[in-house]
Amino acid sequence: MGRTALATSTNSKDYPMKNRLSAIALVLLSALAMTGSSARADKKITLGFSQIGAESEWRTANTKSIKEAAETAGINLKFSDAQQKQENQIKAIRSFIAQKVDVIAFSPVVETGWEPVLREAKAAKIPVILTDRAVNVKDDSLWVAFMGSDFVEEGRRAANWLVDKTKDAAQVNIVELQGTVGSAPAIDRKKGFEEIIKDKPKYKILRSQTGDFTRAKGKEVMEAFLKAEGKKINVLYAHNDDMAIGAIQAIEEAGLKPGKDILIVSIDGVKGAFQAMMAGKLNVSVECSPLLGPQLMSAVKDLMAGKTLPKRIVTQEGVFPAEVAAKEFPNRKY
Ligand code: GYE
Repeated sequence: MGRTALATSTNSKDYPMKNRLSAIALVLLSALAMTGSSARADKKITLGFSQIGAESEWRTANTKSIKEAAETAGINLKFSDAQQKQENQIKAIRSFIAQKVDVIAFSPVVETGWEPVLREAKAAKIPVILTDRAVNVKDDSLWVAFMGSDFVEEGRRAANWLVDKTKDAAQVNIVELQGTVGSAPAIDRKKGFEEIIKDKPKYKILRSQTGDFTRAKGKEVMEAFLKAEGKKINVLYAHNDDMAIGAIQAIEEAGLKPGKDILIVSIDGVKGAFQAMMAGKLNVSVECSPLLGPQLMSAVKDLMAGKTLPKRIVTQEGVFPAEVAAKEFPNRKY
């Protein structure tokens, strides 16, 4: 820039006035254009994210992943915690629409009841990405992409591990701690598990109740299960690690050995579960990764660059039985 201006003034005597003026105009115009385009490139993308709450170790890791990834990607994140209430999520999404954010993402606490607010976002031309949990709406054009785990498959993996582990048992009595009522992971993890055991009559679900994905509720409901069924219980299937960890406490308080007197199968693969496995109190955790932040930020950037996202982005996951817990523990990121 400085050099161009110098060259113009050195040669000024060779230029007729009209030419000189248009040369200056050209320099000014291109300078303006450059500022304009760099300003546009610098304009930060704003993402409104409505999180469910902080009910579990999984959720805390998910929040951390999203905040860190937004920072790394240079995305302006408006983060809102709904404290596990759908009405708070709807309010947050409405406020993102009012603030005219570029993209909205959210992890829906339950599957149903989203049509009105999603229609409002669509009318405002703000794309919506679903992360972690899916919604149940008839019109799929109300959201652009869903990234997260295959919860039905996680339920199948939990049951397959159990079927293999108990192949010599004559009768297997199970109690089930379900996740939040009406949530995608609770519905799907139940479905996948039942699908595997339904034609195997020796597996019987004695009791099934929600523990709302929390340790406190997991413990409380397990106490009730123990009171009602006592030593009849052979297996606990918990829809997440936190409820399993709460239940472990209840089992110990009842004078039984978790992991031995009662086999425990859970889902997530958080550090707390690995510690419980290393202590011999939990038998297996099916992995469900909460580290969705980087994937979300690149999807947001792709969207803003005019690209079409795949409608479904599935997270890759494994199964960790207690035997590999100590070896795997140092590699765990959440
Ligand atoms: O398994 C549970 C959390 O939606 C996959 O929510 C998530 C579930 C996760 O509270 O721990």
